Amino acid sequence: MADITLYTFSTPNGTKASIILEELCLPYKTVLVNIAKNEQKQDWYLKINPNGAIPAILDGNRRVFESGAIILYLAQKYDAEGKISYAPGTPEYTEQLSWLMFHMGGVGPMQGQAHYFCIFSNVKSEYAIERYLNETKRLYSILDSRLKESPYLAGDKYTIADIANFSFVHAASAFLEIDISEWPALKRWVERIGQREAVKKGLAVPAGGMGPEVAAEFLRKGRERINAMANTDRY
Ligand SMILES: N[C@@H](CCC(=O)N[C@@H](CS)C(=O)NCC(=O)O)C(=O)O
Repeated sequence: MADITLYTFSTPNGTKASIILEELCLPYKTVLVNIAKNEQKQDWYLKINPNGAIPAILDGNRRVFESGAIILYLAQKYDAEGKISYAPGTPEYTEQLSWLMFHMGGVGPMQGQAHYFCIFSNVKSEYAIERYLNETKRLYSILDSRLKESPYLAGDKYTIADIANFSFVHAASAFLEIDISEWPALKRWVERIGQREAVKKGLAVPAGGMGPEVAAEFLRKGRERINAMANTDRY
């Protein structure tokens, strides 16, 4: 029997984990770690995630941190039926792993830096903004090409590779004002995934976190603050 606690906040890294828990119909408790108040750096939490970031889970006494590790752990332990994952040793598993790592090493960190420089930074670097926005868009065009030839990233089935990438692409409009109509197959895929009940529930976790309207306003103010600054790049 699962005894899972999810430590999270209303962000795209957090919703990867909550969507997977919802898709697998696993019972879990949620602890809100407010990163706007720096709670992720408190000693008690660093014992669960030494990297001081959300998400993390405790499954009984077992800690799992880094969203990619959480995703693979949950799939391996709780998705024996293959509801949202392919089994190790199959060709589809390798494709799933490739698109999952494309997210973990590409979309996640690049778009994460775009979020940072467009919304949260204390200085304005036009160079960094352009670099990370362009890189995010380049990665989206690769997702779009793949989704023109395949309904889901790993093949015919919706999997953990889709969930990981979806959480960030879904956030692109609110965080970065990116209009994904530029990539039609990507747009159709986001809309299709967004209609799943488990995805709607996962996106609303944690309860008491920022709802979509409050978040949109918070993010808009952050972008406005950076836009109003003078560029501080030095060449
Ligand atoms: N590589 C990590 C990234 C986690 C991450 O950056 N989480 C953000 C929220 S989306 C966070 O906690 N930021 C606060 C901080 O790093 O201090 C993962 O995939 O879990």
